[in-house]
Amino acid sequence: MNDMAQGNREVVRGKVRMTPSEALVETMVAQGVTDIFGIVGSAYMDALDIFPAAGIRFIPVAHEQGAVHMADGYSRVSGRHGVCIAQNGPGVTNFVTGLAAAYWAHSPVVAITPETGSMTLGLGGFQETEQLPIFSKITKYQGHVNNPKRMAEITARCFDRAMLEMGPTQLNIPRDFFYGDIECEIPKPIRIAPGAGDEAALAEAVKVLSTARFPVILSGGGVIMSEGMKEAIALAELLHAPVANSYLHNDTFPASHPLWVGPLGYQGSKAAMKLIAKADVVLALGTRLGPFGTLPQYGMEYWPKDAKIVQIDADPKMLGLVKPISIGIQADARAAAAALVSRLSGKPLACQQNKAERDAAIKAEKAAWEKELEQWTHETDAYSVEISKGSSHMHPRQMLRALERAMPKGAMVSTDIGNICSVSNSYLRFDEPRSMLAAMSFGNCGYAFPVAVGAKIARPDRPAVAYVGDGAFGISFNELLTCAREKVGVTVVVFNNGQWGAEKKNHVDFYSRRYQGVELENPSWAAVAKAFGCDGVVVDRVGDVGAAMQESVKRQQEGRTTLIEMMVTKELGDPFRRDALSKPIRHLEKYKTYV
Ligand SMILES: Cc1ncc(C[n+]2csc(CCOP(=O)(O)OP(=O)(O)O)c2C)c(N)n1
Ligand SMILES: [Mg+2]
Repeated sequence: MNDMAQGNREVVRGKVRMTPSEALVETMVAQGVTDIFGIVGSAYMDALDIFPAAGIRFIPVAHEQGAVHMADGYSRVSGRHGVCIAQNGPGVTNFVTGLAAAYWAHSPVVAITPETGSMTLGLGGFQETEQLPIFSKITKYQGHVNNPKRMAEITARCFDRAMLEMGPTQLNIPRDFFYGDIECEIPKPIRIAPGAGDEAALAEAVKVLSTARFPVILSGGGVIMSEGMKEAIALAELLHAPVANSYLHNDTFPASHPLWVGPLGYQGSKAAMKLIAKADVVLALGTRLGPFGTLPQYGMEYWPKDAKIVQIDADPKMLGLVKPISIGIQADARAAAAALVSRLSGKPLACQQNKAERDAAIKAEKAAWEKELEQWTHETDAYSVEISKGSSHMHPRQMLRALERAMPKGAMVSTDIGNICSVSNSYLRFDEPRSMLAAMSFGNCGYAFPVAVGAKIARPDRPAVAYVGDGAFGISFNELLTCAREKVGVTVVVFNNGQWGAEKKNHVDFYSRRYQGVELENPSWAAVAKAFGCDGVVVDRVGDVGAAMQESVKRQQEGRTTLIEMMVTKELGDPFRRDALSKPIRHLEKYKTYV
């Protein structure tokens, strides 16, 4: 670990002679960078050398994909840039999946990608590939340093744009451009506030909301990014409107608030779905209304097709993109919510007249869903019943409920892609923003563990917990190395069901249980953790879940990572995408039985 105490965070002022490496590092200091994830490489060693003097900690990781995920988790809980760096060529191509994930999580990650030297570019030398086309579709902006004199300018632009557009950017630097003499000034960061939105559109929204009889708020990721929770609460209370979380954003409204009704989408809250189905006006606050977020669930088509939809998003391209809307407002969610509160306050509101009725509906739906969840101790489809009969392992739902109950206050929870992680959506409730770090629309297995590590590095004062399937852990367990070496304490909960369950569910539902490549032969993941220098425990009884969680959280404070290996049955919850598969049809004779 670098000694941060030696770092000097004062940024040089005025036009000064320096090297491009110094310009890069000073610009990052000006942008507030204190941590960079990566694997060491000769390409950027000249800049790396002065990180400690600038008060920048370099966090060496096991795989560059892990570095991007860590930067992603870091940015999601801190609201600051997450930064990663790698060797040109193979180090940089290892960034691809991580950056695609960060792109769809709207994380301001800056990927610094040194490239082959400018004088050999195109000759097919060592570690050479075209590094801009690879990332063109998964970054908001690509800065290429085409002359060493522009190092500070282009670096600053990459950092500014990541915040402005809320997504990853790439800073591509030919490796010989770190050296030499330049004269330049370090640019000040540019931060643009998107504001509360167009006056006329706000006035329209006020008209629609003040006549609404059953308004429902859908609180999205924009509420977190704009730090707008307080304003969202004020708006909800003024309208006395139930608030649903958008899919995988369960931390966008406090679960302890009486108006909170839970998340929409896959394995979400039936209360949220039933209430939004009744809405005559939906205020979609800081959400792009992504295509997966409102898919039918539990056999319910709940999206209110006849309701007026008022959508607020900082990115105007998202307005009306997926769902038809009545009013679109390009705005910061916090500023727009505050503007609506001030314009609606003191006005006669139709929804005040039936407040008691709506209140009763909210309470009844929430209680019904709670009761159903409480009784839903295991899956009841034929496959699940058959496979879990006689198993001594835990039912996933009971284990998830026990985890929910044991969750420490202020926890940051990352979730992976998999059947049990998806079911956990019903059991993840938060009171604080920047707490839920799900793998978002990119949906890559292997996301959650490194993201929790990055989150912990940004917020060592908060407990960090990763939920990971046993298959996905096989993709990401190498970062146990980083935890042990860097003394980062997180809790990794690995759901050991011995299968790539989410995909197996498709074999069960659509392919007459013709299993291929879905069975796992796991090592003892707890023993693997110990071999890496972390702690590992195996839990096979629901009654032991809480103590294991509490114990692991204590060890986080000592910088120790604990893997809790949960032994669970092979039962499987509802699949994610019934819409995307259909029963097989075969025309050729040799495949006839494959139906
Ligand atoms: C990188 C990547 N590879 C493959 C997939 C396809 N996939 C989606 S879910 C899943 C199974 C996850 O299994 P596991 O992590 O064991 O969790 P479980 O479903 O068993 O709870 C797979 C292979 C993916 N989403 N990402
Ligand atoms: Mg599994």
